[in-house]
Formats: sequence, C-alpha cells, structure tokens
Amino acid sequence: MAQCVPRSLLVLALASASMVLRMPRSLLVLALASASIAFASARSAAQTLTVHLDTTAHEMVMEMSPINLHRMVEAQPGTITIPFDGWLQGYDCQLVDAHGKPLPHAFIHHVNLIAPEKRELFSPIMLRIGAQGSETPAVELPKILGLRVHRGDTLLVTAMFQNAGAHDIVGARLLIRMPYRASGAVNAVSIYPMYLDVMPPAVAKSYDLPAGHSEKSWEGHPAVSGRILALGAHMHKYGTALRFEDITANKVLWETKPIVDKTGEPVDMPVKTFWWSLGLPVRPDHVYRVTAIYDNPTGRTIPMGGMGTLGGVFMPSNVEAWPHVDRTAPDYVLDLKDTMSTEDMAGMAGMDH
Ligand SMILES: [Cu+2]
Repeated sequence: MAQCVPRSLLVLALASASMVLRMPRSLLVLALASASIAFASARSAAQTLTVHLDTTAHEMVMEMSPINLHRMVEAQPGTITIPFDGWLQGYDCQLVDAHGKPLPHAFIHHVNLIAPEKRELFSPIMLRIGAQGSETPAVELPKILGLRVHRGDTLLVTAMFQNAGAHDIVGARLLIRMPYRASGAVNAVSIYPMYLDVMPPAVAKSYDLPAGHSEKSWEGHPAVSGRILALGAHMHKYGTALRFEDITANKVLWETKPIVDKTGEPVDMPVKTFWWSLGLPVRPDHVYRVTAIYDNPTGRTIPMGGMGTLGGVFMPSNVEAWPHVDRTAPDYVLDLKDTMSTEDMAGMAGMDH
C-alpha cells in the first residue's frame, strides 16, 4: 500500500535542494525479527543484507543476498547497522546479475530506505529516508547537506522487484550505494526528509475521489522545531490545489497546483524552496494542516483516485533532539506491521502514475 507516496516526492524535494542550494536497540531487532518470522511464509526465500564502507569512494555499500526474479517478488526486509558517525548524502540502487553485470533499472519496482528507530517529523511512524523506483533517478545531496547518523543506528531496507520477461533471472543481487561524510573537521548541515499527507499516517494514501468539488485534510504538528528548506507535492488527476497552512497562526504557508497535460493528467508539480528566508520555520506548539482540493468532472466517484502529499527537506533546530520512535504509538505499531508484511498486491495495481 501507499507505495506511490515517497519515491517521486523525495527525489523532487532533494533535487530542488541540490539545485539551490528509540527504545533500546535490542528490542527493535526483536520486534523486526518477530515480524519477519510471522510473515516469512508469504515471501521468497529470506534475504540477508550486508554492509561495508568504501573509504576510497566515500560510499556506504549495502548488498542484498541473491534473489531470483520471477514476475513480482518482494525481498525479505533487511536491516544493517550503520558502521560510522557522520552523514548520509544520497543513495543509488543497482541490480546486478549472478556475474555482477548490471541489470536494467526497470527490474527494480521499488526500494525503500527507512530509519526504524527514528520517527517522522509529523507522525509517529518510522522515518523514511529514501526511496527509489524504476523511474526515479539516484539522489545525491550537495556536499554541505546530509542526514545525521551515528554508528550503531539501524537502517531498514525493503525492496520489490518485477520481471515482465518470459525468463526468470537467477541470482540477482541488489547493491545500494550511499555517499557519506564521516564526522571530522568539516561537518555537514543536518537535514531530514519530511512528508505530510492528507490521509492519516499508516493507512493507504489513496482515497476514493468523490464527484465534483472535494477537499480532504489532515492536521498535525512537528515533533521538533526547525525550518523547511524545500517542498514538493504529489496529486492525482483532477487535483486543483494542495494547500499547507499554519492553523495556529491562521496563515497559508504554501499553495500549489499540478502542472497538467492536455488531458488533465498531472505531469509535474512545482517545487518551492525557501532558501531566501533561510527556510520556513515550523514549531511543535503550532498545528499545521495539509489540504488536497479536487474537481472531478466525471460525475462519478473514482475508486482510489485521490491523493495529496507534501514532501520536503527539513533542517531541525537541534538535530540531536530528533525523537526516537514510540513503540506503543498505534500508528507506529500499524506501520511496523505493514512494512514488515507482504505488500498488498491489489493495492499496488493502482499505484503507477
Ligand atoms: Cu499517488
């Protein structure tokens, strides 16, 4: 479910950035392990994930154990332990065959990179730090920016592959390269990706779009204070506006609308950067609202036809104050279960747009 949310958005927001510019760990492992066991039967053979640092290329390289590509196959979610203190500055996924030769990117349905011990800015679910699909390019941040990580942090990788060909590909391996900067003389500015959706956290992000004019909203507040450096948006066909408001201050912070082609199909969304003002400040004692506005002229409800998401780049005032997840939060529990379980194949059919 909800797979179409992050991947294009984050790339959008991070690309714009480059243009201008939890509970004890053992418990987490336990939670993840037990979740994996519970759902293992619904997947392919278990995948393992290894990590090493390429100190010459300044890349953290993760490698997934071989997998056979047969139609749609979902890898067992894998975790690694970050082996350094510093900043992650992007990611690139590459699938290679059993001989190490690159395979077309189209085989990658999606790869999600998650920091399972950190919560998201506006909701208590696990922090998504990156996503790549067959159509999305690699992300590389400007060298001055990075996602703060510490040695011992856990990174969770979920992946799904697709093979439309007549022949299975045996022994494919996924390589994920993440440029990094180690802590040292010159530090990077710490940023986090952020998402805001008109649907509540940890549920499907698409919703049935009623005929005519409709508005759907979600409200929440950030866990910490900081500044939004860039925002991007995602809507579906017949979307007319996406609005981001500070309810407490009674102020519209950003409103945008999709760029459409002749048929009304959204082809792009504007990206807004707030560098000129050193970022758009947000604070935990204010409530923010995101609203998706649609005008559906078809005269009928479009099943799962609506979606409204904001994605952006956030610079926390104090990066070390970023909260760990609360493992008792209902949304966190749902998110963990959903992330570790086999994805809803039916829900995925409608996600390619
Ligand atoms: Cu969508």
